Amino acid sequence: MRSRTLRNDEAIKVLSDKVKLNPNAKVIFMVGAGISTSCGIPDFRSPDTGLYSNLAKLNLPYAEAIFDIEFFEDNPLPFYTLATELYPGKFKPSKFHYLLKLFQEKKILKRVYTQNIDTLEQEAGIEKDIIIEAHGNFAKNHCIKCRKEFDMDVFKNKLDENERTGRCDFVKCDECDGLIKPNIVFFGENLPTRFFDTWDDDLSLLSNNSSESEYIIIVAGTSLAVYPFASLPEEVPTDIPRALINLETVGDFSLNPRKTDILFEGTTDDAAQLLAEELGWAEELNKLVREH
Ligand code: CNA
Repeated sequence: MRSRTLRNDEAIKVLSDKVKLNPNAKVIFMVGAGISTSCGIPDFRSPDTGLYSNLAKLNLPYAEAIFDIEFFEDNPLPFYTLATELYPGKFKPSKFHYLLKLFQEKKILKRVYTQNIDTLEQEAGIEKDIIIEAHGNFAKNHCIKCRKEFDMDVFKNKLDENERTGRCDFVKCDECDGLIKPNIVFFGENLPTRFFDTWDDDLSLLSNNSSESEYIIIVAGTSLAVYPFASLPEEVPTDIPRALINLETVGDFSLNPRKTDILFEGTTDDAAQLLAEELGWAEELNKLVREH
């Protein structure tokens, strides 16, 4: 039986009340590429604009090959092309990223689990120990053959050089000549242990939630198609309210809707604006956006 879920305007009001009316409220965000599309970074799966629909020019046998380690070994060019496009430093955070920052300033932000590799959460000023980059980042690199670690500059300098020269050379390990790749999690690779350890800790807090509705889960800008990340909202205890802010209803919110689910179908930036207005933070939010 489908439950009656709270949608859009009603959803924003209920969500803001949960924050406003509980002095102990703590929010855990679980986010994906949709929170960065307004920054100019395409997501994967949006029809027409998503990366998967624009990859024809890279001659990939199938879209996910861009993050397949064996494919990368044979042909690193598509990943290099994508990395050049996405490399941190080229984009500014969205309004939604700054809403996270405001949650942090108000001491309501418990955690941000992100699938994104654009590091815009850090760029917006979220503290490192609050962010869990489930699919890694560009900060460190390693050789895929001997696992030797390399600094960020090794890969970044090659991308810059390629952009300058118009060539596409790849960085190789000085020990074994293997390819060097950033610590972005490819399909078939393990997620960082910090992801699992932190989720274990957070889940035990959620399971022992003493005061009513202390925790609130907000899932935003993700198709919830990539596991194990997509299992996080599924594992949230049923007495903890979950909200989804996304262009479409996805994942467990569509397969196993809960009576207490809160759904906002629309852009994450619109939701950020509406939430900030309800919470009385609109001025502060727009100031953060303007000043960066
Ligand atoms: P996805 O599978 O592309 O899904 C994105 C979701 O966001 C879809 O459901 C869209 O409908 C929705 N969406 C798009 N724009 C908006 C918007 N403005 N407001 C609200 N919703 C929107 O991306 P996921 O993150 O779910 O997939 C996981 C992959 C994508 C991870 O491994 C990432 O590393 C990878 N990725 C990351 C980036 C980035 O770092 N910015 C960009 C592209 C892909």
